[in-house]
Amino acid sequence: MKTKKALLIVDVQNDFCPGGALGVPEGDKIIPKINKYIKIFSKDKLPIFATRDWHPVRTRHFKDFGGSWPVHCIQNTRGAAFHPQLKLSPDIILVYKGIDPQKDGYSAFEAEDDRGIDLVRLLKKLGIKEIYIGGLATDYCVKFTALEALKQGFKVKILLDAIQGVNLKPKDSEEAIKLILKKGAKKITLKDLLKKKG
Ligand code: VGL
Ligand code: ZN
Repeated sequence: MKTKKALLIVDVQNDFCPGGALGVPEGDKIIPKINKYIKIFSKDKLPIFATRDWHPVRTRHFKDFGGSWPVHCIQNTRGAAFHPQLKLSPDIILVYKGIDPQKDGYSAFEAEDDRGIDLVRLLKKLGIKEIYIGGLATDYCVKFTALEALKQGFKVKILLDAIQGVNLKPKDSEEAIKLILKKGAKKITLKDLLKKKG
């Protein structure tokens, strides 16, 4: 049997796009690519997950409370909404991360759905063995999500044309990708994927 795949779209939210509270430079440029991946996975009837960074007003993640970041992605605000250009199909499974006020919650493996079921359980229930990961930001959530996925025994494909980084230090994203690949993930682009499908 073919390995069952899922697409995991990480944090494509207003606050992580230009103009947002924690805008990733050119973060919105990846959205048309992500929409294409969504179309392919939808057509193949493969599950698609989308995470949202979903913080309470007070969290140790924010500078004001000892963390690293300006206030962003507060639950139920416009900043936490998906970017309007993202074309989510109705069957997408939504998971929320960064809810715990004591933790940064970078990894999507700390995310859960609206019934409190965590990502690993959702993936296992669907028999997923391989995860295609894209979204924001390469050097934080994408990185920690990919590393955790590998640790949990999933195969990982990193969508090189559908990720973008914060780069607090200029090489952060480059180094994140290197590390993910070193730990066993494979890279892929839309072109590769379409070629493979023939
Ligand atoms: C993230 C910075 C702050 C991320 C979340 O999900 O990549 N980055 N909060
Ligand atoms: Zn955050």
